[in-house]
Amino acid sequence: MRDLGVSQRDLLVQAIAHATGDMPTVGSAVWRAPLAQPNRLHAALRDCAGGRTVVVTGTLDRRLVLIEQKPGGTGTWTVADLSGQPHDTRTWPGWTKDNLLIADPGSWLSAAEITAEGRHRLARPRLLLASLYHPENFPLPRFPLAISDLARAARSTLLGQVELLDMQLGAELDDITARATSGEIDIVGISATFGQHDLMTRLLDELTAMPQPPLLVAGGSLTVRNEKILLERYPQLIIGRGAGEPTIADVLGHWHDDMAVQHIRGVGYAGAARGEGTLSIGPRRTPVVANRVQTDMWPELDLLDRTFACGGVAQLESSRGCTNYCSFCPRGHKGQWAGASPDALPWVLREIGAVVDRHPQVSRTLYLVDEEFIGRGDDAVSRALAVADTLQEAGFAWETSCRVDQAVRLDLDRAWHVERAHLWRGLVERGLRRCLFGVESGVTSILERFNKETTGTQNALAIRTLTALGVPPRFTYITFDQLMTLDELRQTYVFQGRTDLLLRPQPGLSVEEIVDGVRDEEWVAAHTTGKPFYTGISYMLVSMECLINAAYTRKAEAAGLTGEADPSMGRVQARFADWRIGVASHWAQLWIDRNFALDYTLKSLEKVLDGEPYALVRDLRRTIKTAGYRLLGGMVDAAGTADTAPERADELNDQCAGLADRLLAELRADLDPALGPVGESLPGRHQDTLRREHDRWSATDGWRLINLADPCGT
Ligand code: B12
Ligand code: SF4
Repeated sequence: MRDLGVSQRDLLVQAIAHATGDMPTVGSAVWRAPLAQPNRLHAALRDCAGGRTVVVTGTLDRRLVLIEQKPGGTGTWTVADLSGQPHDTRTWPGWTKDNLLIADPGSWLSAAEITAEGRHRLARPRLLLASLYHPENFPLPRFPLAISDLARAARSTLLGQVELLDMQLGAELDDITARATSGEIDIVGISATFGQHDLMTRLLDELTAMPQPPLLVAGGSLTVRNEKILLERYPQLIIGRGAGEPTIADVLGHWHDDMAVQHIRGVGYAGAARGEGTLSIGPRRTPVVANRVQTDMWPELDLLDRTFACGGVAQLESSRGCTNYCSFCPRGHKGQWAGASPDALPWVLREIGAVVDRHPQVSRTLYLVDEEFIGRGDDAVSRALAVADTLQEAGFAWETSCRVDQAVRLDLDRAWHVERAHLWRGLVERGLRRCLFGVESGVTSILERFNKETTGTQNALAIRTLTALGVPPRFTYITFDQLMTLDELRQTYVFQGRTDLLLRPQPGLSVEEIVDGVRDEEWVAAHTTGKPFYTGISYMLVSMECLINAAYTRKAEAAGLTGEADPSMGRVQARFADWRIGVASHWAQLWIDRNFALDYTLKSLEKVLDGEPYALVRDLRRTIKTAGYRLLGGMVDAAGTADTAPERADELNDQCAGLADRLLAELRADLDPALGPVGESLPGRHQDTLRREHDRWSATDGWRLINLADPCGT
């Protein structure tokens, strides 16, 4: 349980005394109630408020407590800002102007008159935010940022009450349904990402069957891909089409009839009247708020404690959106790059740190899930360093993602590269534990098709530079794409096997020596690790996902390669222009799926481990990768010698099957004995997770597609 900072607890106790005339008793839960969990704080306050109505609202940094001074009365309230800042420094939402009259706005603690309308607005709507999840797919949880960000935006309106349920953290779909249909919920906000469409429709089927369903809003990466399908099936649904903070704030106002649906920011809707369910006047859209306008991207932390208790990891964003438009990455939803101002970071990190402190077994590492950590603009370098400084000062190691053109640009001069090399070294010195780079290919013709705005040479130089600078990298790579030629696949295989890319970190050399060295083959030969590039690829052998509305998908469509939409993954099924590559891609996917859960478990363990156990787990993942690379090589050879007539596809298929069977048997022989010592070096519950996943992996028979991949590599 979170211990309130002394001053904040003092403020809380003073507020109680101000309202009730009494201090809470020694045993009162108020002394221990976690400020980060307003619903528990509310329960604790109610217990000691002697029948008075209590409201806990506002965001974590400006939590607002309101307590009636006389039970059951309609008169005066005590209003306390637990940040200790005077009430008149708050940006009060418009509705409070005539409904919440603070007697002493210059203080953090004041009496106030609240109108009946004001009391109604503080109490309603009751918003349930729910995150969907398939535990069998991703065994270890991540802090649910999306609904936590939405909770902050909702609480900043001071309207109603917010509760959160996340299926990663023990809630079942039935629990969400039960709560949403309990009659105690006015709005249900559902967040869904890839693979969760089935859960979404099961939940919405139940909710829309209610005689008077709550107001229903859905958002998240997958939901946006499936906007059309969802609106056709559930015409009363409101879809959040971008960052959901302004949307959810508006939805709360909409519930109070402050605004019509067509004024809610960033939504798609079919136009059915609320409660009627079926009457549609056609799909409509309102503009999404740009990332540069929506710079408050901080979460409420209600679920952080539980995330750690469930063995999960902390996540945060320091920027939103991206500087590029890769053809396979639809941008409408995540938008263009904008950075949060580092000013707000210290308090968020302090709060996160306070929760981490209660879980000594958790590695103090923060995952910045930015799409592009550095971004653009004249202050990009200083901003990135400021963010890193703040993270380090708060005692966190951290990981993030970035484009390779933040390290190497073929159009820019040596001075730029030297400055960037300093930046990267500076970031590592400030606790950057790992950074993911979406290389996606080493073959320039493929990169052009992907609109990556990078080249093979640039990628090679960037990989060398970053590794020599000691940036612990992870690379993502799309091995197969529907429009590729066999020659491109061969070049891909060669690039992934290159041993002149992953260099040894050179802490003793100046950044100038490194910038020059990586361009000199002799220097490279003297400084390489000798390890093939694929050992640095996060997930090998992945194929292009033709996401709905992506430019690449349109190219594949134009080539006559696309088929049915697959709402579960927000993608369109697509064939390969060269059927031989299609067969190889199919077997690569079977290979990934067979090994996914075990590899994902190892990857997740890497995130929560340090030292020797971390190194052991990395070794295991390397063994899995080598087997994958051998499979790729074998398939490229087989495809090259295959009869090109499509009716001979079965022969190539059988060859790939034989190869995969053989390599899997060898992988088992390598992993089974190695997993024992790794397991022993792990803390108990991680041991159990690993044993469970290893048993499951060993017991699996046959090759099956399970629709899983993770080239976003996070
Ligand atoms: C963590 C993560 C994962 C994890 C998810 C695990 C988990 N338990 O959650 C893993 C690693 C498994 C993963 C996998 C994939 N991912 Co991923 N992932 C991410 C990542 C890095 C962070 C997600 C996050 O927390 N974001 C922060 C929150 C705040 O953003 P958000 O979820 O989008 O929520 C906001 C809005 O969507 C909206 N919203 C969300 N829910 C709701 C609900 C309501 C009611 C409303 C109104 C609004 C709303 O408001 C939120 C706040 O602004 C994002 C990158 C990113 N920065 O978003 C990529 C990202 C979402 N992934 C992406 C992709 C493509 C994938 C894969 C499909 C890759 C692949 N081809 O295989 C796979 C899917 C695999 C599978 N089988 O499911 C893409 C999506 C591309 C796009 N433009 O749509 C992203 C954007 C990365 C990228 N740029 O390529 N991913
Ligand atoms: S794939 Fe990565 S680099 Fe490309 S647009 Fe998407 S987030 Fe940006």
